Amino acid sequence: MRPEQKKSPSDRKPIPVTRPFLPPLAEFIPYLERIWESRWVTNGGPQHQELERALCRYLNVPFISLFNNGTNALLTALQALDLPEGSEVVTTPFSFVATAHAIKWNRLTPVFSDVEPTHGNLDPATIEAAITPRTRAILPVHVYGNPCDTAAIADIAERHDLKVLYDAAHLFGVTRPARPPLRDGDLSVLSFHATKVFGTFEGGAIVCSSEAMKKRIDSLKNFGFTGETTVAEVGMNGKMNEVQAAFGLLALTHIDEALARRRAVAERYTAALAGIPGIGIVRPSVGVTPAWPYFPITVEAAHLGKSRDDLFEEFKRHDILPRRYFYPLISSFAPYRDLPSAAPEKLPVAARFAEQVLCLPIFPDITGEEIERTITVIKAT
Ligand code: T4K
Repeated sequence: MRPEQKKSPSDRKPIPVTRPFLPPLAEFIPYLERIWESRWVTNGGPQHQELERALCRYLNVPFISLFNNGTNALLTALQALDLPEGSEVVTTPFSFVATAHAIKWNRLTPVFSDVEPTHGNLDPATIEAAITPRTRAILPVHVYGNPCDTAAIADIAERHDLKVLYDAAHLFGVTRPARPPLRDGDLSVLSFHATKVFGTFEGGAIVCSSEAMKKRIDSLKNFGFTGETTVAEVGMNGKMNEVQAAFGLLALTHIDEALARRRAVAERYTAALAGIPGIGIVRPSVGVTPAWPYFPITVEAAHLGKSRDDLFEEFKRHDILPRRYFYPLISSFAPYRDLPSAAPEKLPVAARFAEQVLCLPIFPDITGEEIERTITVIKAT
């Protein structure tokens, strides 16, 4: 063996923040054969219908409408709430930008309010302070799959007669002893993007509580058709196709194993990183069974002796690619920064989160060696 054939650190494959969970290809073939035989490839076919039923059972929710991605699901969910044009929607600056985009696409005004310091979810106290006579809805995000304070949000919504739409893009697989967080609010939206705990390459869904609402959403995602020759309102093409749905059915047969592996990775990180001065772990609340779509840590430069960005660069030098989800804040992007609610001084907790957070690599087939390499970089700082 020639000496240069030995693996040097620079030959190592970079460790991404996440990697889609792909079951063995051979397992997908029978699903594809069924689609090929039926010649039914989209528009609410048999795989689509079966996945909706299977997800209702798995997630313990009454109704689900599948979508071709989470963003279109968010757009449609807001449309289905029938908010008057120009009304205000209180939301978080600490999320993926699709959350606020969905509000703007619906010709509504996002009003940012600050988050709480434990999980980075909307702080009920700041929601209340952001409400004006034009407010019609609240759009909180269960950031990193940590459920929001849904009881407090329901209380505010009831007192001010507001709709609640949860961006539950990260919530798949999270359970708690009380009612499933996906049943809270008027509607919840899931993302099934490839980088999520449960993915259909691209995909998403709206969870709702009545058959009438499901019918409306199904019509809205199909151009507004309510019959072969009737269009009731302006709808979009939000349909999930049969190949995506079939992959979802296959992925569901592996989901418990995928979740167990994520939990094992999180346990190892937690054990290794707890107690390092300057490193905080964004942990789930007691009683919540987490899905760990992300493994977020926070970095306090004063205690670690390195900023989050220093650590981020250090990781990159070691071919490890964590991500700064969610930096910069949505409120600092061009379409939003001029809103009065986007002023940084009004969002101090969100700003601190965005400056300190780093999501470490976590995915079901991450190897023990990849986990240890990641831990070593932090311990060596
Ligand atoms: N609301 C919230 C709170 C969300 O987080 C999101 C999406 C949405 C709404 C909207 O839902 P979707 O419309 O997306 O269904 C990713 C995802 O594209 C996005 O779905 C996700 N949130 C967001 C947090 O992250 P990027 O631009 O950071 O992804 P990207 O392409 O850099 O991928 C991250 C890593 O994943 C790569 O470094 C490598 C790995 N990867 C990625 C892909 C796509 C793979 O190994 N294979 C792949 O196929 O946005």
